[in-house]
Amino acid sequence: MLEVNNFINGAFVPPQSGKFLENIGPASGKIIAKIPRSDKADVTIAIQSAKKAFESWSKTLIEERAELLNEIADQIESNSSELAELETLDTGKPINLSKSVDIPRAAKNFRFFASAIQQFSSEFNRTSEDVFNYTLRQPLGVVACISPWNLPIYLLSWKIAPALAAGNTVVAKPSELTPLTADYLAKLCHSAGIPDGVLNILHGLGGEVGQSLVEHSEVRAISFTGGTKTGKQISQSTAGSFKKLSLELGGKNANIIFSDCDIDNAVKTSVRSSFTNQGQICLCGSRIFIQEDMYGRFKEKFIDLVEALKEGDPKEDSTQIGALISREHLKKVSGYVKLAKEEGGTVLTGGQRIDLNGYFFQPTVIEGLNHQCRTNQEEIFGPVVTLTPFKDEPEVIEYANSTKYGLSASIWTTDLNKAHRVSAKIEAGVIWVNCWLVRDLRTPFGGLKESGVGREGGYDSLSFFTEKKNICINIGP
Ligand code: TXE
Repeated sequence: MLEVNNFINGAFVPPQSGKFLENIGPASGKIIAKIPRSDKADVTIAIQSAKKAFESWSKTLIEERAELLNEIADQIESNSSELAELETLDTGKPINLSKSVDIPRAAKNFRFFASAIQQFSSEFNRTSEDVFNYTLRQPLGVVACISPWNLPIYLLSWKIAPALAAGNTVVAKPSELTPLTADYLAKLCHSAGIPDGVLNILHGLGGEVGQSLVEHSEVRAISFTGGTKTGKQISQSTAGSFKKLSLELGGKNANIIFSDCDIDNAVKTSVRSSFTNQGQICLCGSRIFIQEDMYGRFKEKFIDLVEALKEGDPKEDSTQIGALISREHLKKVSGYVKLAKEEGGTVLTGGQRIDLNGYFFQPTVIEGLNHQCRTNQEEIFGPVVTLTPFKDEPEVIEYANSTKYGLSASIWTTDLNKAHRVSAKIEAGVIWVNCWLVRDLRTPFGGLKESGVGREGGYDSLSFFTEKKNICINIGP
């Protein structure tokens, strides 16, 4: 069994209370680690250490910060096999996904912001012959980075890297369900030479250590990815203190298949956008809308490919569908399949638990539901998608925009005008045309409506983690 500790002021320490939680492996249902059940006392110490470290870290030359971030990226790359194994053990995701997506992306996040910060320049404005203005971008101080369990190191590093690059010090809280790669990352940062207190990582429950962290008066900004319900709670708890918030929340994304599309590409990518990471990615396209005259053909090809997906031990290289994150989540997902049937849906494939020890559930495709029913409105966040036919453009735009979410959408068509027209009308922060999850780290990422507030990525992340200050100088006689 692994033992995880908090990382505070450059040291690995147990929680003040001496209390620990059990961490369960989703593919076995067995305890794999003991992690700190941190609370307010640990938050206080971590914030003190981050606050002290801010004094010198914020004055460090940008080149030096960039050098450290690149060193962390090097360390992630040289330890990628071990990190991938830990990520798979902790999440139940197929090892191939950990190796090809999660770990390389964590290294890329550090490398990307090491480079971006060096191009993130100040603005200068000549107001008149005698007056000029310039804008300083200053780090905020201590910031909180709170990340979820679906892409543990990928999303944690997506927050930590820009925060540090911009000169802030960080107190991070990874999900209590997936602490292992965060702990390993702390060790790598330590051996890369990160100064004491610049990065602190606290483990424990969201409602305890997470809540204390967001409420702490020294925390100037919170970058959070997780459920909409938690996002609302963080908004409410911080409303009076005017902390900067970046909230990346849930989604119920539309995948729109027009009948003029390249059907084979649309089917192949839709299988990925439905079931990658067992559908536990906020960007998965869980509502597939298919134009009437292609519905039958699409359905047949789609089901064939879904049924060919290889389920099983996430440690096997050939596995495509691993375990869901927890027993509780498995219950939630299977509850939605039951609800879908009650709402009049027909399960075309899947719908059952997979007969293995851990929390496995079959890739599930359902048809025959109204776009307004709960199955089509609420975030399931699992391997469950619905197929719904549509007549024309106005109808599918209405369907797509009918939920309270607005994170992403995919559109499949060979008609360029239609692609632009529909993209502009869909209420979502990210639209993919004839592709899915192609990410350029320079581009803004985030959602509308209940999918969140703010944008991360490239200069948007660096803007979030800095405050602009205008300085106006009169050089006249
Ligand atoms: O997320 P939580 P949960 C969605 C998905 C899922 C649902 C709930 O639908 O079924 O959210 O998942 C910390 N103050 N997504 O319950 O609780 C928590 O410890 C401060 C979508 O696992 O939001 C963890 O580190 N922090 C999503 C993080 O918040 C708190 C990815 C996220 O956990 C806190 C994950 C509090 N009061 C789930 N309460 C996406 N957008 O990708 C919890 N936390």
